[in-house]
Amino acid sequence: MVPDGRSLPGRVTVRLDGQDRATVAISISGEMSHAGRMSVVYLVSSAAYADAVAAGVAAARDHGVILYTTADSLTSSVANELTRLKPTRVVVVGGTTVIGDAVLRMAADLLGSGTTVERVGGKTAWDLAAAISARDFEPGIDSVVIAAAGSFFDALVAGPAAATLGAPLLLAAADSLPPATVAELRRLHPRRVVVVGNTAAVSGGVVAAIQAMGPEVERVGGADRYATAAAVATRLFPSATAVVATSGVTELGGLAAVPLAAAYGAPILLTASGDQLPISTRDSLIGHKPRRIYVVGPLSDVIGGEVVGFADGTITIPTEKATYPASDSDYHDPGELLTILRATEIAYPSLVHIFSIGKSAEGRDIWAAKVSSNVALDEDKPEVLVDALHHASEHLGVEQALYLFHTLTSDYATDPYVHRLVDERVIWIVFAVNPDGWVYDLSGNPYNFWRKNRQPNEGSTTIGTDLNRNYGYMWASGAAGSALKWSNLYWGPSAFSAPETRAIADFVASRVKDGKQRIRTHVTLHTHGELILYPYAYTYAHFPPDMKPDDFAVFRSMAAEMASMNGYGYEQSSLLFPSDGDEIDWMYGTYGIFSFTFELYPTAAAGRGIVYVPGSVIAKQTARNRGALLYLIDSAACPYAAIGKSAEYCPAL
Ligand code: 3K0
Ligand code: ZN
Repeated sequence: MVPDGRSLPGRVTVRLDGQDRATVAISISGEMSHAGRMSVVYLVSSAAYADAVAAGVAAARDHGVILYTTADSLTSSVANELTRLKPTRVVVVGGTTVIGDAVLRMAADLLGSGTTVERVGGKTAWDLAAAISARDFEPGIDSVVIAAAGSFFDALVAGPAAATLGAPLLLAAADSLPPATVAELRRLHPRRVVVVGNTAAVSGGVVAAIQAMGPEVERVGGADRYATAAAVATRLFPSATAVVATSGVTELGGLAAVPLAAAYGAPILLTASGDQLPISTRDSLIGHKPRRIYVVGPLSDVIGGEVVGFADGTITIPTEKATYPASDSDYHDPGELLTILRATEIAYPSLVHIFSIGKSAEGRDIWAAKVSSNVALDEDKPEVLVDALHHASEHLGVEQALYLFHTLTSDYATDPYVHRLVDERVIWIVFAVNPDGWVYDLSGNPYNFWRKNRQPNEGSTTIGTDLNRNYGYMWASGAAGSALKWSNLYWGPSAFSAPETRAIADFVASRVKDGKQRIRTHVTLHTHGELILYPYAYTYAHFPPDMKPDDFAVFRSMAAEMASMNGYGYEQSSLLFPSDGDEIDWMYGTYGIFSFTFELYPTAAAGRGIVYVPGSVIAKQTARNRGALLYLIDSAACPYAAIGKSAEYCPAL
């Protein structure tokens, strides 16, 4: 069973409800004052709140709260909240046309001489933001956060980010920097500016204009407001244990939630109308595994049903308890994996695209990365597929895939070989083909010695199919899988009966373009044995009718070359033990892909079957395969080069 949120120990959901933004803000104020006295109140116009977006950052800085007011009087509920809070300062945000002087007088009369009541004025949103910044910050600060005034929700989610960085929030127009913002940037002279929003929100020209003033610029953005919020969460709140969820469609108290979010080190994630959470919000919630969720706004349909379900614990949270024990904390668990993938995509937007190739039996995403220059384009380059964790207990495979992912991205700028390969190839990496088995394995004490997926077997109490016996090539031919459901080698009721192998097969099929399979080389990462294996697994014969002699020579030669780099042994897969329906046989038999199994550290001497190795070996044992994996990627241009036959087989080169 996938555990659900209800069973999550210690998850707390706090609903900050109300009929409208003004009453929601009072709920937030009540919640925050549980934690201590709130001595500063920012009064924001309930109509022109968007112009006052930078007030959220100021309130966060002052450990204050935000309340909304009408233009010409304090409502009784706001007056009651002010009386309850007895703040020492009230700051009215905006010019006299949005909040009249009558409101200041009423507040002063209500609270008496112990309270100062002041105004921060400004005609436009950027004037107000600059005025608040000028009041609070001195030149020489490290960072400034900039969002577009016209993209309110980007500016909203930028608020807690600015608070976390100890930075002011300034505002841009989509295509220009307003004079007030330019002047404030000149005065502050920050080292860096974090721009929140995609290029439609804040144009490249605006970024260039900021850079021309000296600071380095880091853009944090996504395809839409939901993805931008998730990107901010990933980039600036990587270890948050609380999140604030509020509407990304209508402001329903979101601005008042900025100081709340800042107080708990929480990012703001955005919900949409309807039942479904936006995918990036959902991913971010799953990735963060928050212990506290503040749901801000009226619990009407505007706060999507799914976030309420998530908050209530009725939405499944696939990452529950899927963590490594402290002694193996060098391994990356499923939640950490996703966080790294997302963060790397944000750090290398032109090289990395993260996507899911499909869902597991229990509904988890099977995450993949595309790594290539111009990653957004489907360019015709030789392609390579690397996958890991068909077998749930083979944790080191995930680390090996992550090592390669890291190498291809972080060494791109400095290593000419990596640079060329990323420019000239497309590298697909599937990090965990069997996420359900992985999570189940991690739920043991510390592990469950689990190999198969977690699909229930019909008519049996047993669970799971051996994914590496479920591929549709010589499936169930009797070589060495098993028809027995309880067996660790159970091949499943039919070829590709497992959604996980189906997802791999569908993905590989999708890489056929103009009748040609673009994927030319492949490696599947397993443990253990320190071996490089090549097809076929289903027969001991070197040259059955479905193996071309030249291809066999390529397999031998490539395996020997890679083995010379990583110090592994190499042999035909069936020599380790025969198997049917395995992945590399299917890859080669169906598409002619030069497909290998790496059995990683340690050697067979460690025993047969499942062997867990400590996290301390990861760095050395994954770096060991750098050369071999880069060679495999390089070879995708023309695998026949390995036997000196590129002229014959790859004349176009
Ligand atoms: O292609 C292969 O030979 C796969 C070998 C793999 C398997 O599926 O039996 N060996 S493992 O289970 O020990 N990782
Ligand atoms: Zn394996």
